[in-house]
Parts: sequence; C-alpha cells; structure tokens
Amino acid sequence: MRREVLDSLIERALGGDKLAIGKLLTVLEQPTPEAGYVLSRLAPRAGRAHVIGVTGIPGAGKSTLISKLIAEFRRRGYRVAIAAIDPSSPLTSGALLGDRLRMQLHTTDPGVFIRSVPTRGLRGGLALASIAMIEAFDGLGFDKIIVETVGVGQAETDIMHVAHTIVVVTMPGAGDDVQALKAGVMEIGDIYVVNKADKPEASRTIEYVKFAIETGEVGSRRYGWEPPVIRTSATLGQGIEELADAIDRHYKFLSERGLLREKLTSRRKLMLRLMAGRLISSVLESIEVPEPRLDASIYDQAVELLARACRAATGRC
Ligand SMILES: Nc1nc2c(ncn2[C@@H]2O[C@H](COP(=O)(O)OP(=O)(O)OP(=O)(O)O)[C@@H](O)[C@H]2O)c(=O)[nH]1
Ligand SMILES: [Mg+2]
Repeated sequence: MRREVLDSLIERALGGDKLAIGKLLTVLEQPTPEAGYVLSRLAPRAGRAHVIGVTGIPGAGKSTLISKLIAEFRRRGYRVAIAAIDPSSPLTSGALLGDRLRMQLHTTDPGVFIRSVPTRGLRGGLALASIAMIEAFDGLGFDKIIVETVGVGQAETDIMHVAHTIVVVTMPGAGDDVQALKAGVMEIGDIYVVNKADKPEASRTIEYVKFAIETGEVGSRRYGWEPPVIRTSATLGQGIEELADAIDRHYKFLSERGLLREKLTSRRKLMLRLMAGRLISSVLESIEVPEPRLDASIYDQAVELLARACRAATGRC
C-alpha cells in the first residue's frame, strides 16, 4: 500500500471512520514496513488511553460483562475500543460466535470499536499483533481499551504487561475457586469480579476470593492498592456501575501517582522485544539445513547470519 493511501486511511481513522480503522488494523496484523509506518504516525498521539485487561476462566461471562461495561462507559462519555483475543481452542468457537453477536450490538455506535485478533496466520505472533492494535487504538484517541483474554499462556501474559488495570473474572461453582484464580495473570488482578451472582453459591465464592486477597494469595497490591471484589450479574446487568467505578478508581489511583506512563513504556519495550525476536527468527529461518546433516555447523551459520544482519542494520557488530 502506498504512503498516500495509508496517510488518507490514517486521516479518516482519526476522524472516527470505522471502515478506515478496520483497514488500518488489518495492515497492523503483519510485521511489514507499512505497519511500521502506520505505527510511527499513530504512536506520537498515544499515551492517553486506559488499557484494561479482562481475563478469567473460560465461560465466566467476560464477553457478556464487557458488552455491559461498554454501555456503562459510553454513558460516562468515553470512547471505547475492544480487542478480543480469540482462544485457539475449537471448543470455544461456539461461545465466540455468541461473543461477537452480543458485542456487535454496539457497532452502530461511532464511539465503540470491536475487533477480534485472529490467532492463526499472524507472522509476527499474537502478542505483537495485539500490542500493535492497542497502540493504534490509543493513538486514534480511544479513552478505554478493553482486552479480553483467557489469561493463560505466554502471549496473553505478555499482553497483560501492557494493561494498566487487570480485571479477573470468576464465577460460582468453578471448582476450587482459589486455585482457579492462581493461574498466570489471574493471580495479579487489580480488581476481582465474581460474575453470575444470580446463582445461589455466589456469596460463598465472594468470601473465598476476599479471603484469598486478604491472605495475600492473590491480588496486586502494588503501591498500596487494595484489590476490590465486585459482585456482578452480567446477564441481569447488576453490579456493572460498581465495576466501572472500580476501574475508574484504579485509573485515578495510578494517575495520581504518576504511574500511567510506566505502562506505556513497558508496552513499547515489549513491542521492541517481540519485533527483535521476529527479526531474528526470520534471519534464522533463511538457513537451509538438509535434514540428515543437521549438525553443529548450523550454529556457526546462525552466528554468521545474525552478525551479518546486525552489521547491515547498524554498521556495527
Ligand atoms: N446466570 C448467568 N449466566 C451468565 C452471566 N454472565 C454470562 N452468563 C452466561 O455464561 C455463558 C458464557 O458467557 P460468556 O460471556 O461467553 O463468557 P466468557 O467468559 O466470555 O467465555 P469465553 O470467552 O469462552 O472464555 C453464556 O451462556 C452467558 O449467557 C450471569 O451473570 N449469570
Ligand atoms: Mg468471551
């Protein structure tokens, strides 16, 4: 795509044109020079958005909750972007279809943009594509960027490093509740939600989660933050205001302590790291190894190739 075409897409996207935003995000899915150009144009505008990671056990109601949260955030005057990271498990594809339908209810609203990140066919990897998307949403002026993930696995853990606020969603009867919360990023939630509070066992689950936070088993207490436990029923629309309040309170907490910028920096560092990894892989993939001779000489080749790539890029090495 030529520069002029990209420039005009960027202008239209900045004006809120959803079609243009969608096209830009497609450009950003692959690590190409075009993607780099788009990021270099949008990144100077980024740094104002509040990035919220919503994670938790499968089926806890994350998508339903997010669709209600979108409406609440819109009432508060925010522009909202959602990045839903598709779990690759085919088991969840039915639920995902449901997700999209539920979430798409908001798509006629110009202040809402929803996008799924495909897990397949991403040359740069899931995390790189997702972070590029977040950077773009931020540069395009969205106030709240919500990232839905299942919260386990490296790609998702990486993504959580870019979220200012991590919301962990659980539900009653999810087996051993505390153990379920002690996986990956769920352990370091800033806000815990017990969804499906319309179910009778909800109170017990809330007690469990509160206890786990009090005893320091789970919950992020960075800088003295006290992770709240919010009781919601996404389907009945209960507890949504309280959840939005808690999210805004956490943002204010970070902002008053000058901690928002830190995440922007860590997001960019992570992006550079992922890009470096991608570059190194593509250099190494160019080594041709005839299978029977997969001997130690490939290391020499690898070192030589990387040194050459490094010299070409920097003039040093
Ligand atoms: N009873 C009850 N059911 C709910 C509630 N919230 C969501 N559900 C139902 O739970 C099921 C899963 O909801 P989703 O929103 O798809 O859950 P999810 O956490 O996004 O699921 P995955 O993305 O597949 O991990 C759906 O059938 C919802 O209708 C709630 O508050 N109460
Ligand atoms: Mg979902």
